[in-house]
Amino acid sequence: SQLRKDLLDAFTNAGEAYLSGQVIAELIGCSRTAVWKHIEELRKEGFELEAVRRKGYRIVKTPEKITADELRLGLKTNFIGKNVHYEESVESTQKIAHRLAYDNAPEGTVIIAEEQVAGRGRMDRKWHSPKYTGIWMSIILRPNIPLPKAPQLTLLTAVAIVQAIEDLTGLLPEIKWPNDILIRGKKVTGILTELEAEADRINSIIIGIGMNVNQTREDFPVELQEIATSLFIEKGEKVSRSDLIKGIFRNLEKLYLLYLEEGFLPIKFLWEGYAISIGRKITARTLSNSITGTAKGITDDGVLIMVDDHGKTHHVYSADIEL
Ligand code: BTX
Repeated sequence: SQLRKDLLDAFTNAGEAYLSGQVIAELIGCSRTAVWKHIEELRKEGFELEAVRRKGYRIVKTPEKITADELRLGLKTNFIGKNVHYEESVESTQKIAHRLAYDNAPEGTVIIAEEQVAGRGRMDRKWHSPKYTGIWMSIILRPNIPLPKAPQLTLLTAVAIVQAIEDLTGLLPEIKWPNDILIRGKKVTGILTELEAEADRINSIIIGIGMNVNQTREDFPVELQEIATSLFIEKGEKVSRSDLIKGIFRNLEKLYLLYLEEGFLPIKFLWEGYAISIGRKITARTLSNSITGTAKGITDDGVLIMVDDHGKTHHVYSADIEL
């Protein structure tokens, strides 16, 4: 409800300070009884609130499960994540996002699920998305850009995610063009960018993010254990999924606004700082062929430039990269 949102915004703005029932009632425009009722509901959801006589309330712990309220608390964006659809179990958040985008959901709308039973990667591959351990979400954007520039959004998202992981865990992830985020060579996050477009006009871009957060090695199916990792495995301690989500929202909004204002160039520089494949010998596989050569960099549009063993330059728009 709007009252609940206002209440969480009030706690967000108060930071570490206590808020008295009276002050909250005035801030959000309701009775003190209504304030108590909402505080009780937050407790039932798993929030821990400290109550100090003559001072008031302060939130000291947020629930393990991601809740809409927890995402609201501390969120400092203007549009990304302001409208969140939260689901317990879905086939794929992409599917829901496509439907919402078609129904004119505002830019920045996000669908988050605790579990996906038919999570997907590129080219209809499967994405393993077990319950309560990862971040499985889709974000709707509506940039006014020509169709060929859409892949730039994948690179931009990768930068936002790497920065959020760095900020929260101190781990140093790397980006493998175009859409993999790796730690020590293993995949911790995948990004799937899909489009709704008519002729050459983009209606919406749906950015799917799958991040392994608190899985143990045994939580992965055997075939993924050698190629996948989680932040918990790398860091040795649990990481708050909602803090990560909020970090991603904040970075993504900042970079996206920069991108709309100044184009891809500033994003490209940031991206290159995290990229691993550049300057290395790689193989790029597409459905129809494969090229081996040295990755030279990306164009100003985000296309991969490779020089093969005969000195011929190739522009790679979409492929799987082997290092
Ligand atoms: P991709 O095609 O680059 O990678 C898919 C491949 O990654 C799989 O074939 C498998 O080898 C491996 N893989 C599967 N699950 C995992 C995992 N949990 N961790 C590491 N490796 C894995 C990458 O596609 C894009 C993934 C996007 C996922 C998000 S989740 C929210 C949204 N909804 C949805 O259905 N997809 C996106």
